[in-house]
Amino acid sequence: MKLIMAVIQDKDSNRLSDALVEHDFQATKLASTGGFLKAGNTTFMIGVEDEHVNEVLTIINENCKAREQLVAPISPMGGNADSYVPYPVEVQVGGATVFVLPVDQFEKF
Ligand code: 2BA
Repeated sequence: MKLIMAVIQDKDSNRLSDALVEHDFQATKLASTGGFLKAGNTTFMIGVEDEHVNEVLTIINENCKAREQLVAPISPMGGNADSYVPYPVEVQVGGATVFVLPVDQFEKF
């Protein structure tokens, strides 16, 4: 068994939930925050048998879009102003950042 952890954008969260339910996969959604943008995102925990991992990855891939996002600059209070960029910078935020972890034991009580 594997635990798939997928960090995705909030905008794709409902669509991905619906697609997973439609394909009979169970998932837990966690509210998370990106370390770089410090903006909310959603982390899915999906426990699946090994033979279903690729199917779940395909569902994630099909339902999560990469988008450009503007990062507002933070002024360097008393710091080094040399690297300060005074205008918003566009970064591409992925579709999904996915980790596939081995599960030693799985119980439901
Ligand atoms: P954030 O950390 O808020 O990052 C948002 C986007 O900003 C990233 O998109 C990337 O394009 C850019 N970015 C991140 N760190 C950067 C840096 N040091 N310099 C320049 N640009 C940077 P993604 O790579 O698609 O990541 C989307 C979200 O997935 C991340 O949100 C974070 O919550 C999670 N994530 C990505 N890589 C991860 C990792 N190795 N471990 C844990 N979480 C990760």
